[in-house]
Amino acid sequence: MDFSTRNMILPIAALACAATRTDAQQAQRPNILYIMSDDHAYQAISAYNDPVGRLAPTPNIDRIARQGMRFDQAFVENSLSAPSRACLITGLYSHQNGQRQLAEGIDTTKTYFSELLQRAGYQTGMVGKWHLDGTPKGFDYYHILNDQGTYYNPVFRGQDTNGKYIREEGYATYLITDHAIEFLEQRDKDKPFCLMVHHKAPHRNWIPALRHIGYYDKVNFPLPATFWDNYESRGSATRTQKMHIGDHMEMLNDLKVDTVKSRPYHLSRFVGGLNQNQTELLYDYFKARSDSFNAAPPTGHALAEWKYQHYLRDYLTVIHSIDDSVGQLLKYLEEHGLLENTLVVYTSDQGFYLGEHGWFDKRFMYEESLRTPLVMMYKGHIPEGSVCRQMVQNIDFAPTFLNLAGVAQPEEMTGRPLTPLFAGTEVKDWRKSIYYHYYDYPTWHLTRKHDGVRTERYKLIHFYGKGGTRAQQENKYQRMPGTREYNSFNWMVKSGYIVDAPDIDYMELYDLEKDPLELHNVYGQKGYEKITRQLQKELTRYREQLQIDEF
Ligand code: SGN
Ligand code: CA
Repeated sequence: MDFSTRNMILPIAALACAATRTDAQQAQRPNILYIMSDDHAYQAISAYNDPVGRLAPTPNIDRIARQGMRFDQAFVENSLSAPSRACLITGLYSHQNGQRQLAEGIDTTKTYFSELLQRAGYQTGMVGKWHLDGTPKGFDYYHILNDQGTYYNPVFRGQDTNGKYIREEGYATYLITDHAIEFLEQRDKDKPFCLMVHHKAPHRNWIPALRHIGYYDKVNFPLPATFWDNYESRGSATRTQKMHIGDHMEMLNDLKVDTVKSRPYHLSRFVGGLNQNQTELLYDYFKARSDSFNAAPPTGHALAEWKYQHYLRDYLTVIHSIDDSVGQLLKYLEEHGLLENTLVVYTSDQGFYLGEHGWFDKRFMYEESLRTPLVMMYKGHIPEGSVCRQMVQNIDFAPTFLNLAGVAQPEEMTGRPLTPLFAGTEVKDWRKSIYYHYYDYPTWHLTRKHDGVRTERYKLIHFYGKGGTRAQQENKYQRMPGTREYNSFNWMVKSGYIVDAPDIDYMELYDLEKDPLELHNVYGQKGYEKITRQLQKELTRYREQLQIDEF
């Protein structure tokens, strides 16, 4: 593979700019290694010191935090994969980049930061889960999964596959790592690089690597304090969702237990495309789990707890391989003298519920999915072991990378560079609030539309929109025959997944200092009038300034 000379036809202006840059400036421009997993909860990273992370250590990810900075207030703007990736690549909010929902698409005419880096002389690579429409723009090398990808023997496409997806044998996390290292090996070493490594894991349905099967089987994970949340004091959205471990986590697809005893146990009911060796090892492991469950099936609360334990064991085993992969990449940088001049980022496309409020999945503006893990190291520029408590958002990555590369941020790019925070001291004129907006209803998990603001201490959320099938009227793509949204909507109606729900328009307010677990909605309660007015004003300011057209 030789990608160093591909896509190198630079516009004249960029060439002129590159030519005027002195050698010293060129040398100073850091490499960027951006590693992003899919659905990795900060609770499952030991550097964050949560009970789950402490029982399932991630030493390699922790090393980035230890030799760099841990961000404790890193948020997404729209807690869902493709929307989050669109924020990342454009530095724009969802309504500005076009990707409000999962299935229908980013406005591909928008500038991707990768195009600007490439023009400025960076060698750019994108490996793994792309999950956006079209071909990755601005990448000298890309090697991407189809859609969500699969854990075993996934298909990839790249510049060298003629637009076709080609199956590769192995486990997604390690294949992605191998391709990342291939990029590093074969890059043009006279140029700085920006490499994006996007893992499929630990996305649902959490199939472990052969080498790690059963890794956490002897560990019992503590239930989160909010596991039995009954949503008292909250609006209907918390009750009409379909992401409850007890009620909605699937025995077969998610937990690999076949409760239909009349048929033979078959892996293909929850994982496909395995070779013989993979089949044998996974079969023995999951069949034993299924048999043991069926021998004495728990019910009620005990069933929910059984599901939680097995969900966490699978999820964390899958993360164990991710941590391994991070270790491999750090080792490569170290052995090639690249750690000195590389910004290394580890993050996730959003957070995830590990049983908080009884849930799995994400989407809601409540902390565990709004917040995403973020650690960064950049030797000599970020103090070791530092912690940043200022509010950052995924629209800030593009401006940060441009800033480090010495490229001017396009005026229309909304995020702001994180570089001033690298010093590790409080930046006074930093943002004091963030705006969030989730649009993807009615679809998987039936999370209602909402937008809101979060400040250091408070969170105001506005839930809105028509319920059940009536919501199709408000969903541009679901109304459009031929789109994926239209087709999946009709399938969900036919299968009975979409159930009727009320039209809604209500607010919730949380005082995160008094109620960090977000169990007590205090909207409308005595004593909160003033802060409610202030937050409402802030929300209105965002909506006006950003020209939000639905809420
Ligand atoms: C799939 C999952 C959902 C998940 C979405 C979005 N179902 O539809 O649980 O919310 O992806 O995830 S699955 O049974 O197919 O795994 S995202 O990370 O891409 O946003
Ligand atoms: Ca995701």
